[in-house]
Amino acid sequence: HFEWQYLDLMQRIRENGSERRDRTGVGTRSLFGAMMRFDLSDGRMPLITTKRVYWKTATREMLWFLTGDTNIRVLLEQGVRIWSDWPLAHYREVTGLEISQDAFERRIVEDTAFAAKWGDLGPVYGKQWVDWPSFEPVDESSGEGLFRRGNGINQVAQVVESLKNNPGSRRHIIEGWNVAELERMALPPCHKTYQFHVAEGRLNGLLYQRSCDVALGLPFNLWSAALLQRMLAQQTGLEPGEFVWMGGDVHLYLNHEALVKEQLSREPAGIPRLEIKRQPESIFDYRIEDFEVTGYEPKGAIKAPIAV
Ligand code: DHF
Ligand code: TMP
Repeated sequence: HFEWQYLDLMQRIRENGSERRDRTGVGTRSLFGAMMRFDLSDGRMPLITTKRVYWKTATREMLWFLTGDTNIRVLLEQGVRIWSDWPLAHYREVTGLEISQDAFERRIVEDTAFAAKWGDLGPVYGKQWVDWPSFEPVDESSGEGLFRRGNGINQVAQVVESLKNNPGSRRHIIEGWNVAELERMALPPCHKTYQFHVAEGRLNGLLYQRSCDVALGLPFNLWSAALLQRMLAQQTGLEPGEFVWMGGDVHLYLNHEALVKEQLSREPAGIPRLEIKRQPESIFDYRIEDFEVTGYEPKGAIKAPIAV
């Protein structure tokens, strides 16, 4: 079963990870460098079964990335709360106010000006993916200086084009790590580099994740990366091939021990499959109703606190 790779990784970190302090102050056990490989043929998806994973939430997040939006408002309007903690922490820190998460989220949804001021994560994933800032030389006589802001670069659209027109390329890359803008991001990208590869009519994908919260983040990241690969395959007329995941600092937070212990006592079961029920016009036209998962019979959800 594909999921043993995930459970093995969890167990390895639990047993051999070095204990270290981390940015959040929670503390982790961590290994450096890991790889997993998943076969995406016949609709198969790396959807973790030893706990319930909210794949629709992860899908809504992916569709939100593809719109280029970086404000959590649209997520909250759909009941997706996974990004609220960071703007909330920022708001509390700047204003000194003790607002609850519920009240903060409600205000983001109801008050446009408040959302614009406090709901934005900065130029994170979506912005870099579809609107990476570019600069173009300016005509010397214009007096504007040497360069001006050009149209943003849509890396996702470019990858669709390169997969269609130049499948043998080794440059099918979507990059989130815009060094010049890292400081303005609520969090620098974790799932930072995607690369795609065409061989024998199949689309292979690779995600390099620099930092990985194995218990909470990784189940979402595996689903989302495979989902992006499936959408790209559909748009380019290729069969889904293999999905390769690579992690840098791969860790378990010390306060996730109860989750880890429970999950390692469970066994994977079933082969989750994704059906995409329609072929949208472009990679930017998918809707949540287009996705249907079958064969997913997860064990129960396991709650754990997220390190902010
Ligand atoms: N910070 C940390 N420390 N770990 C992360 O995984 C993480 N992920 C981020 C942003 N910052 C992060 C974005 N992705 C959840 C899952 C993914 C995610 C953020 C949050 C999460 O809370 N998952 C819970 C609840 C899911 C739900 O309620 O829909 C889970 O049990 O999977
Ligand atoms: P860092 O920026 O200090 O590495 O902290 C980011 C934390 O969030 C780290 O625990 C990794 C985790 N994370 C994921 O695992 N997946 C994600 O998609 C995101 C956004 C974060």
